[in-house]
Amino acid sequence: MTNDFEKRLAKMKKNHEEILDRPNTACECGNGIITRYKNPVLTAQHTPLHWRYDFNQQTNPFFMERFGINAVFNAGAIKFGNKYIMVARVEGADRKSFFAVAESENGIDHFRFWDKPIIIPETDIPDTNIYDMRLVLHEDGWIYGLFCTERKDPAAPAGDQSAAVAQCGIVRTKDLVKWERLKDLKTPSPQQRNVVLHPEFVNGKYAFYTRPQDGFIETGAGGGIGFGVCSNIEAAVIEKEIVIAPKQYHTVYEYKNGQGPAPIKTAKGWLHLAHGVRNTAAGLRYVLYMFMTSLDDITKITHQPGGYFIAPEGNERIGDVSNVVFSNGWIADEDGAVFIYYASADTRMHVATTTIEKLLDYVMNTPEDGYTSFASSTTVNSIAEKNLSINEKK
Ligand code: M1P
Repeated sequence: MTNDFEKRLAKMKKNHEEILDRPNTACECGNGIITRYKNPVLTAQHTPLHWRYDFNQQTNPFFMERFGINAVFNAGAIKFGNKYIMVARVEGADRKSFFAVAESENGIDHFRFWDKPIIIPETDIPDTNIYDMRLVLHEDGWIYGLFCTERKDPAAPAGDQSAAVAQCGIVRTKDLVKWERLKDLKTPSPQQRNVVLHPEFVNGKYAFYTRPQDGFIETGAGGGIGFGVCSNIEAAVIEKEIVIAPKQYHTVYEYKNGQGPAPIKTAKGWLHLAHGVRNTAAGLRYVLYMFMTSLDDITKITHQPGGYFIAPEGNERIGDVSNVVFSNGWIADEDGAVFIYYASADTRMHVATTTIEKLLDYVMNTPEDGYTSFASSTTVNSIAEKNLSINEKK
């Protein structure tokens, strides 16, 4: 018995180390905009064995798993002390999510979780489930984490055990270890997901990207990515939301959309990564798309390429919620390198790399969506004609 316990423990540790030590390699044939990588960067198998197993032979004679982890996805990201950090959504076998920090030296492989998950303090109304943290280093000096907190809808009839109220929870930290919980964000909308803090003050106020529900906004009826400001982050109240990136018929963000991570400031404008959702016979399809807003007016979109930026490919299509890619974390290095952390199928995390220069080229020079087949075929014709004339001149 002793032997079996020890043999199994040693084998599990060896397998786990192999997963953590696995190097990542770039996939060569990309579209020139991003580089994908062969392996996911974080999975349920990356979570420490000491979270999942009781290592005491007296209390766990069969070396049985005591706390199953189902998935690791939708991670916020930040560069901290020269390390590439993800604060991942870790979902247990019990369906509850919590947050945990994982770090890597190079941003593309060898991510390791810190020893213990984060304990997010509760407010007066305990959260049932928390997920999808957006991390931002604000110019006020704090690192903020905005996340979705879900509680059972108190108005739901007894027979409905799935209706929930989703709101934005806010925490802040200086070291990613001690987290101070602030009051949940209040907005005119009874439901909020995908709320993101803008890294700079706007006219002296904290600025937020929101996702108001239809009917609770003053302009841009129909919903989309919203925007609002507040003076006090410790008890944040947005009195007025406007829609800055509306949903649109027959696009990749026809059904709904949401801001991804906080935007990246560049010399040409703020680069935004968002997810767009459309309905299909196979269920909802989530893809990532980009747009740029003006440095002078952050609510004004200046450029928006047509179509998606990243869509699920190959194994990324398969998982708990298939046909989904989702991103709430990216890191821009000082040398212009950009690391995009995205989840596939609500199951695992991947990285894609690019540069600010390439993203600006992509956002500013990719044709916009003309919203009709006629417009799309005209765009392709004009690209083809220019290329054919180059060939003729040769
Ligand atoms: O399952 C896909 C995503 O669905 C929700 O996102 P949204 O509110 O934008 O539709 C969230 O539950 C998200 O965590 C999940 O990845």
